[in-house]
Amino acid sequence: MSRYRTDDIIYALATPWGSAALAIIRISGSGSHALLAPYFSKSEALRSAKNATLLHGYLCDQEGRRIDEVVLAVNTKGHGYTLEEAVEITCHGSLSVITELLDLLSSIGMRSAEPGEFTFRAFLSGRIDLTQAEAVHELVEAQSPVARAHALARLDGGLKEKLNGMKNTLLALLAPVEVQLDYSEDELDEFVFPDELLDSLLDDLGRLLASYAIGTLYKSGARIVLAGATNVGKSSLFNLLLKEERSIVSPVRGTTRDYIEADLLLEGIPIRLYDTAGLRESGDEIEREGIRRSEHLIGGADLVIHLLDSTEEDVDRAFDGRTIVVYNKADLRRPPEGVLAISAATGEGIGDLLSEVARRLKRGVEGVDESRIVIQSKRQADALLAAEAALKGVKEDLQAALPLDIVAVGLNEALHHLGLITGEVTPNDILESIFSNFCVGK
Ligand SMILES: Nc1nc2c(ncn2[C@@H]2O[C@H](COP(=O)(O)OP(=O)(O)O)[C@@H](O)[C@H]2O)c(=O)[nH]1
Ligand SMILES: [Mg+2]
Repeated sequence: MSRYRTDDIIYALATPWGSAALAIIRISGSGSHALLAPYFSKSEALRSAKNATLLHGYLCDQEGRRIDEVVLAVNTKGHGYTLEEAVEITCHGSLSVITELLDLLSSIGMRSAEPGEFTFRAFLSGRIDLTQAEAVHELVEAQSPVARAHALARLDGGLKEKLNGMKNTLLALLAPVEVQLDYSEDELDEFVFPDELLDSLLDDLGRLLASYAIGTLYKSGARIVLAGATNVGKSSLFNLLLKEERSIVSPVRGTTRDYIEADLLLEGIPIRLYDTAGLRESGDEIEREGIRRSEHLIGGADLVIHLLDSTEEDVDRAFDGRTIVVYNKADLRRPPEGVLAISAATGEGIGDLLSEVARRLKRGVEGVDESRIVIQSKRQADALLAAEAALKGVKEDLQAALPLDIVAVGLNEALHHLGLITGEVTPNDILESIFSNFCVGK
């Protein structure tokens, strides 16, 4: 891989660049202990440290002046994050300390790491596969407890094991086919392809692919727009859901003229909620622009909560499948039976509304067990789809009684696509683009 050399010692600040109680600088590469030792107050202890040792002391500059009091966490070769000889410096989180320590490391011949380079070394050393490397990044980026749990399960090797199981099944399908191809017919018994094994593999693949919808729901979340006429209580509901007075509430029609957006979590799903200008005929140019924006947002929403005012006469309107129609101001007048009714003033009915929203968002993913291994990356989903297509092709070839060498090609193709996910056969440019999305120090 062009951008990452692997024969040198890399270092990076792993914590944010800013003042804090502590900061962590990590170092990885063969020879790093000996290179750092002359600048550490307990040089000999560092040179001879066993794996997983903590050393307390001072790091000094080239002139021997103390830079900071630090704790070194030492890993020897074959251990730690990268499986390389490594040190993690915990120092005080002062910008001056951090700058001087980083300068020291660079001046003694270490190289500032590229984004994701520590994880790349962990991948190259075989400690983790590509699904686990990606999970590191996904865990850092997780915005909800569910996305976090999914990423952690992948980091733990759940997806890797699942894919390895599938690859083993594929090899079990491929082996007897190859035997048939290697020997002539009269040397062999009659051959029966294990159809059930292929079918169960296709089922497994299908289930893993179905989990992508769950993974993306919890990772990327959903856009929900509050819509309706002026004064129906959109801004009141917006504030109630956010539990703060964000949007101006007023009996004056046309108060909300531009949209306001905010983030919240609903049953673990990250939601971006939009309060919009009320839909009505207006002579005011700015309000008309606001209404155009509302319509644009409604067009791009995953879900629209359309509010009606229970105290006003119903106007018949057609709504599409993304819309939940809700009667607000139920405290003033009982809305018709069987409709979803709330009061943004008293909070009545909000629980029911939220369950309905969650139910709608999860539509299409129900029945998929959320606690299982879930994928959330498009790259992984694309490769699984390609593997599935190859295997469906194999099934058709078998039904059409095509020669076994064609069947073998399809099985090998499926194997290749699974290998792309775990990183065995992943081209360098793809690896590079995956790791370069990481933060420096990871
Ligand atoms: N009684 C009652 N008044 C409400 C309710 N929701 C909103 N209002 C009032 O209706 C008016 C318009 O509310 P607002 O949230 O600004 O509506 P918007 O124009 O749709 O954003 C304000 O005076 C609110 O206090 C409700 O559930 N019950
Ligand atoms: Mg409003």
